[in-house]
Amino acid sequence: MPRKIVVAAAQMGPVARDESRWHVVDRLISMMREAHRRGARLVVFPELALTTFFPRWALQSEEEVDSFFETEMPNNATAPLFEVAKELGVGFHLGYAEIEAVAGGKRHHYNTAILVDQKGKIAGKYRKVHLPGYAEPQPHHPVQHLEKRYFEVGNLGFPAFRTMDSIMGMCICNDRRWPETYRVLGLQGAEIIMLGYNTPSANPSSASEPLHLGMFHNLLSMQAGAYQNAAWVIGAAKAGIEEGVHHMGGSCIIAPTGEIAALATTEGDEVITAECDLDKGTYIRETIFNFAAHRRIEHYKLITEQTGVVPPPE
Ligand code: ING
Repeated sequence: MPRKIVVAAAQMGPVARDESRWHVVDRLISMMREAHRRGARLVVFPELALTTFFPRWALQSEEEVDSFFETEMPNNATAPLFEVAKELGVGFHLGYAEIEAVAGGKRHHYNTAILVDQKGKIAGKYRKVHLPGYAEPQPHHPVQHLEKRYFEVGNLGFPAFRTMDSIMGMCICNDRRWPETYRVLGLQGAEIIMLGYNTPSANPSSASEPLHLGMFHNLLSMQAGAYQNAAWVIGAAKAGIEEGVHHMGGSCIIAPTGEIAALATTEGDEVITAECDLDKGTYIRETIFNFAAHRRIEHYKLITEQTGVVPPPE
């Protein structure tokens, strides 16, 4: 019996700095209902979906920084989304900024995503590992990228979760550019890897990079990750001109073959769907990327023992 699930990527247009959580959640619920109408039973929302992409600014007050974070999930603003999901029998992925309060009054700040099952229960959590940009504001940069200032490196690894008759994993934005992300999930048998992203069209780290490469690298990263790990990859963008910065769209659903099964065509709130056959990647796992048969970990130790480049001696 083929295991098939219709999945949706719910791309978001801009979220204004002063847009309320309640208004954003109304947008998310509208897209969830549209996805459900099209048969979707899993909906992927973007990274930091509840707020504007605030790491573009060097915020002065801790109070303002914390205003972009959630201290509990679900909470008053997001509870309606969980309720509609349960009513419709739709699972979803949601990215948000998380404050974790621990013993002794310390608070940890993470760029987080959760996977909620079709009964409205949180089935998994992930905290972003690859934080791009820098911790100190760059005076000559027109747009900042201060994720290292506002978030700690995720402390949950890249976990995979058995839920919705599948094995599912998550990552967030910059994580999608790193092959290690997909491979760690692939080694756990992940069949669906979902992620959200907020990606400025102009590379904040390279003023000279041609603009067309932004979308090329976006799709290349996810198509490669999907094929090399025989998994469906779903990427949901926060797109459009958000507080004066253009973010790329390109939300997509990628098959385990690496083919694009669905692609957004706007830079606003847009639902795209595809029917995902969870056994579509089986032949790839059993042949070309049969990890047990072909991987040679005795030759890979640099990958986990060395962080940066160490070239051979002169
Ligand atoms: N954003 C971007 C990303 O990795 C970036 C950072 C932008 C990297 C453009 C390279 C080019 O997609 C986040 N939030 O990680």
